[in-house]
Amino acid sequence: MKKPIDMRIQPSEITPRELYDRRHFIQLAVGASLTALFPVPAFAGDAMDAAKTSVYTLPDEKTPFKDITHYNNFYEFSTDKEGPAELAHTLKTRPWTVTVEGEVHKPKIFDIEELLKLAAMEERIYRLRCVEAWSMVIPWIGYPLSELIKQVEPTGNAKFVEFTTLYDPMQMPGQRSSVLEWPYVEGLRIDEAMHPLTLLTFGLYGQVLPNQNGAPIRITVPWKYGFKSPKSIVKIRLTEQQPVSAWMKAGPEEYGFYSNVNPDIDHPRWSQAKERRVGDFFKRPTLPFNGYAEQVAHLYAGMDLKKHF
Ligand SMILES: Nc1nc2c(c(=O)[nH]1)N[C@H]1C(S)=C(S)[C@@H](COP(=O)(O)O)O[C@H]1N2
Ligand SMILES: [Mo]
Repeated sequence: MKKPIDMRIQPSEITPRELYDRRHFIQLAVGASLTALFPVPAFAGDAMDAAKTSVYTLPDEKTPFKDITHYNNFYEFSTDKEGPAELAHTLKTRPWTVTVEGEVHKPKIFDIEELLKLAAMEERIYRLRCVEAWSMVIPWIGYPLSELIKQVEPTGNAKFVEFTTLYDPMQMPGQRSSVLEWPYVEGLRIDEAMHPLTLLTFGLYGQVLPNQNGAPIRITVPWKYGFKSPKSIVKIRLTEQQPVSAWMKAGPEEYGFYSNVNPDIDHPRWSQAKERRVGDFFKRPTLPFNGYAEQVAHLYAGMDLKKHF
């Protein structure tokens, strides 16, 4: 972090707990999230309640819970934005394990309950910029992915990190269609994965992740297009070679490995100069690295970002 000061929360933005809980209750009462009503172990809820506001939080106005949980990209369930909220109840989030392997001295299969306790949970309000030129502001709950990677002790050959989503067409009906090559795979360079902004994510808006947002565990990388943030992951593999993501396989000319948010590099089929914040009428300019340039631009010093798009 070069200048975390810029991202510090504005005191006026802190929502009093009582008000927050009341609002949250009302949202549940109107049926905003049916999946959230399904039981998860009490400990997961406690871990979400214990989350402290992070210095990496932004002062942007949050996108409403209803939009965050009903306008989703989760092709394992549907390619419609409204589909995952309707269909993701078939995902079974317990029992759940995440295998961490590859170029590490201590490979390990972590149980989700263990992962919930591994490091202190933080609430972080991040921008999410989808490659389709819309954006949201989401209060995630999690802790830095680096906390988990440190546990397995990467070898000197670990240059990249590959993430794999659950593969189970019985639970994920979208996997019966060949819109992508399943399972969904994404990857980061090791320094990107170890960056303090890269969040191992377990919740949003004060509760465990709704299934449609990638329960029970996903990655969030706020300076990259949304597809670089894989949902419902079961495997993290440290590698020497650059991973090939599902999107690179689907369209290598359209989806690069880096996919840093960049208003100057258009997608072959549309401009990336502007974006529409979900709920807004007018578009706004897209920011380099989604507004996180001060924190991450140094990771790409000397790289031709037109070539490494
Ligand atoms: N496994 C998986 N992860 C995924 C996707 C997906 O289809 N499958 N979609 C990605 C895309 S394109 C975006 S924009 C974000 C959306 O996250 P959200 O629905 O929680 O806002 O998830 C990303 N992670
Ligand atoms: Mo996206």
